[in-house]
Amino acid sequence: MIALYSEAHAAHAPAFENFRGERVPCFETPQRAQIIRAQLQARGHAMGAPHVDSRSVLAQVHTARYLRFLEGAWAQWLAIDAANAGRQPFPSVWPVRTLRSDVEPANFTARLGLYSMDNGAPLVEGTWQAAKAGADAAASAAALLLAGERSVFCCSRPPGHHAGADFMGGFCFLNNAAVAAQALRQGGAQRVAVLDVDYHHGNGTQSIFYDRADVLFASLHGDPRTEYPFYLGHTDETGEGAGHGFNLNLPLPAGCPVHDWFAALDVALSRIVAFRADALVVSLGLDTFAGDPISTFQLEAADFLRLGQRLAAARLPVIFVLEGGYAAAELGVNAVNVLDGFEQVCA
Ligand code: SP5
Ligand code: ZN
Repeated sequence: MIALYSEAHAAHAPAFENFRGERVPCFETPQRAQIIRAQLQARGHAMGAPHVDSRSVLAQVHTARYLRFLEGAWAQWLAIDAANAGRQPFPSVWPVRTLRSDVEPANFTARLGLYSMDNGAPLVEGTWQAAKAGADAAASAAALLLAGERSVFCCSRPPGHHAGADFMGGFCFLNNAAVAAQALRQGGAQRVAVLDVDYHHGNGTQSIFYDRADVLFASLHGDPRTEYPFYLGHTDETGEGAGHGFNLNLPLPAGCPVHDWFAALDVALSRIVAFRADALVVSLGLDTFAGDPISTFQLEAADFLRLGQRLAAARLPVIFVLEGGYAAAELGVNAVNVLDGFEQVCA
């Protein structure tokens, strides 16, 4: 399997995030992608670099004003005060119900709030560069699939599935899975399925495709009544307008047994097969691992091999996009187990 990797991810390395009123080291680190790359190389996978500029696809997935803000955010942060170079901006005010989000404020912090769902996406000087390289990898993976490749893995970060059309959040800035799906549609795939197996519901991806019948979104995740992102991911979210019936949420209780997780995976895969997808994008979060520091599912290394095998049974071309997974030491084995499980069945 071809794995796409760009060193640009390392430019996004926030010093800290906020947790329960304290500054804590960021869970989402450059080390994550480096550990996976090392495991890919150790197991003989071919490495490539992103070769497609995602900008035109990004403009179909995100709003123009959000992209403009994100690309210019660091320069604007510095323009307020040169000393901001050593500080991380966080939002402190948000346009929730009854407040207007149609008028873009001039104030930087107000705009940061407008374009954020939470204060959990730490922004640094290299954020745009890293996120853009991840989107370029997603667009490149789509090009490879359309040229006949059976599967491609985007070893990119920061992750993307919490990012909506016009907001960041949950470590995510640009929605790489949505870019991959949209690029596949653009390139001629009639129906694309996105399967999100990250521990957290992919609220951004769901919202981007919610009114569309050409992209099916299916997700297995911790029940939003207790798990992040809390405000989306329930079973009654089935799509709207033309998209009605093309959104499938399978929330599972925190701490649920591995057997239940695989039963839900079967339900999602059956729906994807019935949809007659031409291609599959997998939002590959590895935070379902039993040892993950911020999640509660119970998957072990061997389960990730099984996941890859189960995915291959759908007999579809697949783009794997890295999402979450914070047990850094085990992340390489777990991620590459999915890819190797997939290839075992394809071979
Ligand atoms: C891409 C992705 O996986 N994003 C996840 C963002 C989660 N942010 C909120 C995390 C809250 C964790 N609280 C559990 C603390 C356990 N000590
Ligand atoms: Zn996650």
